[in-house]
Amino acid sequence: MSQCCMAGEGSKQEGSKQAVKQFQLPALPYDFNALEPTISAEIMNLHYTKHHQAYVNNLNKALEQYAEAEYKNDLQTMIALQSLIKFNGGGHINHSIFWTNLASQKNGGGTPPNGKLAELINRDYGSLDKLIEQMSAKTSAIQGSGWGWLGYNKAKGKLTIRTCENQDPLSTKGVIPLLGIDVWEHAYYLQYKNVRADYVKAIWNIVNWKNVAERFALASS
Ligand code: MN3
Repeated sequence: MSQCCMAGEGSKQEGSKQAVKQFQLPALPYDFNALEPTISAEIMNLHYTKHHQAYVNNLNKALEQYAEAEYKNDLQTMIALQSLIKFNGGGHINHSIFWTNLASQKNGGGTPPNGKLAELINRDYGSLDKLIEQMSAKTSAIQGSGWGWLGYNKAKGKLTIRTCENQDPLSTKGVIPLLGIDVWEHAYYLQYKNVRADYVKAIWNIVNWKNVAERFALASS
């Protein structure tokens, strides 16, 4: 699995200030057209090269400004930057997970999980179909922009379906993210127009359950 969201190369040193970590757009694990017809190449291209890249750029800019403010002991500016860091950092975290949560059907997209994850889905939801039904309903009903998630509540040892507003990462709810569905309009509008429910219904055809199971294994170990 790719290392999500670790700061990469490109740290730099300015004077005596602390080095500012530069986050980078992770490689997309498939071509832009790999998820067609569920998600068009045009959407994938824009979503990855424009939207995700913008979160990365704006995160790096905000972190640089934060380091500057910290260097100057400018607490008011540091506090003012926190929402920008949360929004753009959350966007970077969420999309980095999202790309790996999907796969073309010839690479296993839509193939149901087996093993421990399948057992827990059956225990907590009755069946995969019932999980899909519940998560689709909650995700489609999000007001405005946000994400639907299947997460793992480690304290309770249970799977949980949650929704997040804007780009709030699931970690803000104390839950480990396993599978995210981006329901910002930029994720589907060019293809599905206003019918978000059709996009959410279709995306299950390309869910990479192998990736979800790997995330579950890490989360539950
Ligand atoms: Mn998005």
